[in-house]
Amino acid sequence: MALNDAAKLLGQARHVVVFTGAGISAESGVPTFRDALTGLWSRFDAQSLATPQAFQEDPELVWGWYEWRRQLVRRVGPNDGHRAVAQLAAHVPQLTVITQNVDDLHERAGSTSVVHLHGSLFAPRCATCSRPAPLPETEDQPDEGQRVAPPRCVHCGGPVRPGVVWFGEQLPEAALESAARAASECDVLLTIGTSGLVYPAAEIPRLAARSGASVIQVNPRPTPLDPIATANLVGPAAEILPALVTTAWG
Ligand code: BJW
Ligand code: ZN
Repeated sequence: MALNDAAKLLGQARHVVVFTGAGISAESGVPTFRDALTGLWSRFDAQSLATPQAFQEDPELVWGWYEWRRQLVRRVGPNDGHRAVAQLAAHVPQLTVITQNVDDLHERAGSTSVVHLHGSLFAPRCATCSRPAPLPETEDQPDEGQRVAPPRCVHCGGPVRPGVVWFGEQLPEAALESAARAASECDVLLTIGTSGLVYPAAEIPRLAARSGASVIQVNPRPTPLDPIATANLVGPAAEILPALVTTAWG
């Protein structure tokens, strides 16, 4: 199905869900996870960095890695893909933006009420008592792999951890519930820049399809979501999304 057909589906929709993954931020300079040469998991070991056990065993390594990524995100900006998603709010009667990303590039492009399924690089909390902790004031970026001691919680003295969802951890309940509700109620779900491999997030586009929504996929590569896509727009998000919005609404 071509861009024109996808634009028509979008133009007729009452409730659109946008479901994004790391690919939408790739053209801003934020690395994805699973792309063969450039993805984070091609250079770093997920089990040693993105699990609660990893933080317990080597908090300095994990905190330093997330500080490196947080500073990287601070230094880049949203791209035309994020901006096209923000523009959708002016065109469709109801829009829900759900992201697996821990960056803040949707918000910086102008999207509001973004549902963050995997947390945020900008919301650290205490690993012991779970209370929110302030962001470190430093603007220095650690080197890749540099160890940095995590701050201490002012309430209980426990180590502060990144406010992201690691493997084996539950997703924030309210975020998952509102994502599932929106997916089951929408008429069009746009899945953008995700490999669709990580659960339960990958259930969201599948739930929309089962509930009768049309699924439009934007991705330069094949994904396991191909079979449920009504329209498969093959290419980078920062090119395809502005073209889609222009085709739908001029
Ligand atoms: C472009 C582009 C361009 C490139 N334009 N596109 C069922 C089956 C098997 C396993 C499981 C299961 N259910 C649960 C599991 C275990 C696990 C899991 O899913 N594992 C699989 C990997 C096998 N899930 C969990 O552990 C989850 N928790 C859980 O299930 O808890 C249950 C529980 C119950 C009771 C008690 C306790 C627990 C938690 C998952 C958390 C995932 N966390 C991460 C890290 C977050 C923090 C951080 O950022 O460091 O989230 S992993 C990583 O993957 C990150 C991402 O959000 C997530 C998804 O990745 P995404 O966004 O799709 O990126 P990529 O790199 O995979 O894909 C990029 C795509 O972009 C590609 O397709 C490119 O082609 C494309 N692209 N350039 C458009 N320019
Ligand atoms: Zn604490």
